[in-house]
Amino acid sequence: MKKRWRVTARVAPLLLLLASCAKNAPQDTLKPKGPVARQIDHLINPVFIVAAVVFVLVQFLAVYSVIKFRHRDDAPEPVQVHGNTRLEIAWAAIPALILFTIAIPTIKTIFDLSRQPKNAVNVTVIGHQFWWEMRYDDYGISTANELHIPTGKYVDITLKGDPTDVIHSFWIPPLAGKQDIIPGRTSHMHFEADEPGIYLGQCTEYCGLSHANMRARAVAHTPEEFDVWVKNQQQAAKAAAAGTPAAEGEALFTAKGCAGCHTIQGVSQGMVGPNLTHLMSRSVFAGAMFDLNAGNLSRWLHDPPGVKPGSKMPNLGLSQDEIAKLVAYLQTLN
Ligand code: HEC
Ligand SMILES: [Cu+2]
Repeated sequence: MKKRWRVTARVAPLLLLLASCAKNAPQDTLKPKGPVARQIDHLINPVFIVAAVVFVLVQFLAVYSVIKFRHRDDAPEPVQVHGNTRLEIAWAAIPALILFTIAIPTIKTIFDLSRQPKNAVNVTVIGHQFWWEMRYDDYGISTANELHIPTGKYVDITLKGDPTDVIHSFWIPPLAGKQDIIPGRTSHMHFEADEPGIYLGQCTEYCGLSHANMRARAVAHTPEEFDVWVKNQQQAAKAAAAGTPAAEGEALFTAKGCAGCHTIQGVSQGMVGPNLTHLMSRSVFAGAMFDLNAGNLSRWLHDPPGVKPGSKMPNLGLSQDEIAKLVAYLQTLN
């Protein structure tokens, strides 16, 4: 029995270590994919080395002392060094020196990162329970959960907290550090992506039942593709062809009260939920929790808080037939 415990005590930490070996870890902060994340990574590495040396040294001294000075019946009391001036000065001065050395690159990085970039694409990101609103006021467009950005250009993000909401924190690990979103306040961050691609992120401040479902993603395009994306987002929604299930869905959109909460440019001006004008141009929805397809949309409309606990979109008690028509309509919103 005793032996088994000893084996467990040795194997358990090793197993824990394996957790750091994931091959596909899209939210790995240690694999920077842009200049801001890289700058932070360049700070993490030296600080980590210093911390690791201190850790090993302190642990070694602690374990050494515990063994060397352990109680023995026949041993005399060890030499008492309490109040030794030279030792006291040494262990106050050495940590102070280490902290000072770490402070120099840290402060430099903080100042570098807070410098506002020039010629940036401006985006306002608003944190809601439990989804992200992304507004591009310069282009007059609004989307949700997917932050579309061009490569090779800084994105200057204004983070705004809805005064009636709770604290959230915006984090796309491969591109930048975390930044809190405080109700009623505005903060800033900026970053740039080296390559086109999808960079996964996450709300990183506990905000309620669906905090874990409040994901986000940055979608980086080449500058040409980004322009195409912007042009498409600026179009108003086309009316559904008369006589189709989609047209019936469009009528239901107003009749069932969807219009009061959602904007569809040319149809409605609701401001409570995400702008749906170009819903189908996204690949995920509801806080980037679900892949965007007809099956997931009908599951969503059937009972939003049922599939996403705490969601602020209510269960509207829609029939299967109404859901089918609404989904047919939503699918025209590209
Ligand atoms: C009381 C306001 C309200 C009403 C009414 C409402 N919604 Fe929503 N809707 C929301 C909110 C808030 C969200 C975001 C929920 C989340 O992600 O947790 C949302 C999310 C959505 C989404 C996902 C959008 C995305 O990109 O994440 C779709 C699609 C949607 N609603 C369609 C509808 C339809 C269709 C109706 C009418 C049958 C409707 N909504 C009625 C508030 C509302
Ligand atoms: Cu959260």
